Amino acid sequence: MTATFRYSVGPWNIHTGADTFGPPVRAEVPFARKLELMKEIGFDAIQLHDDDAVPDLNECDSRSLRTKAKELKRQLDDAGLVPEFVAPRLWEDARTRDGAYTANLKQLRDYADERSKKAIEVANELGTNNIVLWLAREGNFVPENKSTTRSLHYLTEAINRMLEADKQIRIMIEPKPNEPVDKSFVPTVGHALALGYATADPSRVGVLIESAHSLLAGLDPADDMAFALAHRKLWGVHLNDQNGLKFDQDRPFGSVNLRQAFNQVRVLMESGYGSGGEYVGLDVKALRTQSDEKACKHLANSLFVAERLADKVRSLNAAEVAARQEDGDYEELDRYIIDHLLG
Ligand code: XLS
Ligand code: MG
Repeated sequence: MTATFRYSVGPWNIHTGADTFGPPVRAEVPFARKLELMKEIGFDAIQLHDDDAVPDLNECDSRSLRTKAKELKRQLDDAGLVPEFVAPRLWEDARTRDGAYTANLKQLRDYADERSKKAIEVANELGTNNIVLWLAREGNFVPENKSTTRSLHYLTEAINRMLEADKQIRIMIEPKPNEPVDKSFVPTVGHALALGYATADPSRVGVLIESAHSLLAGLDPADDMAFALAHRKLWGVHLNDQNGLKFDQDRPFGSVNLRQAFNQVRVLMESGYGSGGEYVGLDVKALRTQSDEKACKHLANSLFVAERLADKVRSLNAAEVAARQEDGDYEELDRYIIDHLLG
């Protein structure tokens, strides 16, 4: 278990501090500067929404979109960052207010298809086969406003069309139980895996698990990761933390529950996560209180904690754990783990 992780992060993780209740409190960091900061802090790869890559994507025809994506690829090469995935941002445009793939109106679902194909084109030019689908608005506000069964068919068909449009791409479904919707159609890793198995090519559909999203579903992120790993479907993670069942906080990794964080690192390392080229991604937000100069500490701190916990996994006495599993003295096992983490 000596594997060292390679880390990724998205440009949205360096941000102005705006939230639902207040406007920006920090200056926008130019994209080129974000790339430098990411590299300096220790990231190897960048996560991108389609419009992080090509901001005016909706207005671009295929040719200009590809030219712009090519320019970005050069910029990333120069910065020494690999693109990990492209995710169609299907929750900001007015046309996605009723969901994207599951919108009740056909012309809105057509927009979602068109936008997904653009995300695939961006991915092609950047040289990544990974498409992440966070199904932000695919859910209900009023229990009767959509048929859940029909919505699941819409989602399956939309993924099938993407798989058909490009024979190389792999889809990573990122489940989340709520927010911005009240109840998501794909709330947990189990739902995401089941959706993947229902598609035309399950071998090209996996999952990306975000710690906070598991916690919001009342589940343990390490168990969720282990479940997907057992299916060989964990193709991405978004490490972060979350204090209880409230809005998605995107707290730095390990900042709320160190033992849960330790167990996430442990299951990843025990399974050899990363050996197939997978990145350990972060999805964390800086506190609104941070000054402009100190607005990247949440990134550095998350990497620091992940690396410290990786050391704790390496120095874990496996024989001790195995002996307690054997003799059933789980109180002693509990004490040993806590002592190990404190030590
Ligand atoms: C939001 C999601 C988003 C995805 C990528 O909660 O985590 O950031 O990771 O679209
Ligand atoms: Mg995420």
